[in-house]
Amino acid sequence: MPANLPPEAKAKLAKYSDARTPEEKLRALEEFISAVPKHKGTENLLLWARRRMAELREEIEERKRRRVGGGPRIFVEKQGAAQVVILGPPNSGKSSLLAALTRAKPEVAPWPFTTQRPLPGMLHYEDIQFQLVDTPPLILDDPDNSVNSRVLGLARNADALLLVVGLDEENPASALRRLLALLEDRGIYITRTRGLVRIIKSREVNGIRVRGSGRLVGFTEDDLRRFLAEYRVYNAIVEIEGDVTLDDVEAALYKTLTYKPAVILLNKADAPGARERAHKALRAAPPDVPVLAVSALTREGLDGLGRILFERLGIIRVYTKQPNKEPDPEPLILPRGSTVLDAARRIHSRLAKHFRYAKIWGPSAKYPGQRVGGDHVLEDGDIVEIHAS
Ligand SMILES: Nc1nc2c(ncn2[C@@H]2O[C@H](COP(=O)(O)OP(=O)(O)OP(=O)(O)O)[C@@H](O)[C@H]2O)c(=O)[nH]1
Ligand SMILES: [Mg+2]
Repeated sequence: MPANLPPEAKAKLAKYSDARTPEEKLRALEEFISAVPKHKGTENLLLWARRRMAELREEIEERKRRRVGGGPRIFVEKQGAAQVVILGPPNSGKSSLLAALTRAKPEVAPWPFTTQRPLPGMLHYEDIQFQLVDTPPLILDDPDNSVNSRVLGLARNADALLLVVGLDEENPASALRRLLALLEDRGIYITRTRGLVRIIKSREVNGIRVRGSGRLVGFTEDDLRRFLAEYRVYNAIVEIEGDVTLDDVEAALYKTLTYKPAVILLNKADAPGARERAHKALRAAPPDVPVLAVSALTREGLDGLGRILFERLGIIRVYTKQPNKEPDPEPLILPRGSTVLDAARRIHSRLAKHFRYAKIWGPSAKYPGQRVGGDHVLEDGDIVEIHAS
């Protein structure tokens, strides 16, 4: 149910989303909270605002710390074909999984809160590598914990997520449910069916333009226009995916909603009673997200992970070559559906600008060395020779 805010509160929210610095945002939120009437319908919004204020304060502090040098750094520079962040409650075996899948040597211990800072390692899959990042545990009983905010910040920046719960614990189904709720609450969605809205304010568009593959459920574009106008949003692109309700639009006004491909790992499949618990946990998972029962200890179930991540990420490998030479062994990593021109652009803007034609070999070629135009759609494993003027 939309919160039905008074115009003043809507104006403050608009001020918040236009603010540039964390300090400005913090101030706007303070004003927003005092303008919001306190009742059932606004509970969630107020909860969000308070939480967001805590995050902003943390951000401001963090920046001060960094200015004086030192202090914990939470971001991990991306390497390889994709960055995959490992998330989960304490003691679920996140670090053990990193150790089993990569050459990294994280600290592993039979008690919770062992990992204090993120640690990367490289997972090999065929001729590419994914960067896995082990993280401090998420505290499911205390969603607003400041460590949670930082770990979720990492998740937001990642290309994909590995969600880990341990089958040795009493109720892994409940742990998984709470983990998914925590992500969803922070606007991190792991399923495409969930309505996803992104509102991109821009003076360059005239009015409200809806685009994307989703559909509006229970309201029309005119309703949307009126609704956004109440929040003083008049010129914007509204990107939609999945089934989008007006509530989703409202959420997108103040939260950044993102989709992250994910794989759920039910770890410690070797533990006593793991099988029954795995069945229950499976029912807590969204239907379109892969779930693997694995063991970091025995390595069971881990072999197929590279392939599954590759597929979930929706990426392809394209090998470029120069005329009369062997293809480059290191592939370009492109989103599925990319064209020859996208590949050219990735190599150099000039190559795309002066593009004439390309020759291709591999899965998308009708015959080896087929001559194609810039709009030819590439497939995983293609070899491309670009000819430009
Ligand atoms: N039986 C069994 N034990 C495991 C498995 N994976 C991890 N463990 C054990 O579970 C305990 C916790 O493992 P960690 O890898 O430190 O767990 P973590 O999730 O990184 O823990 P935090 O860093 O505290 O969040 C250790 O005693 C591991 O040996 C597994 O697949 N099977
Ligand atoms: Mg750990």
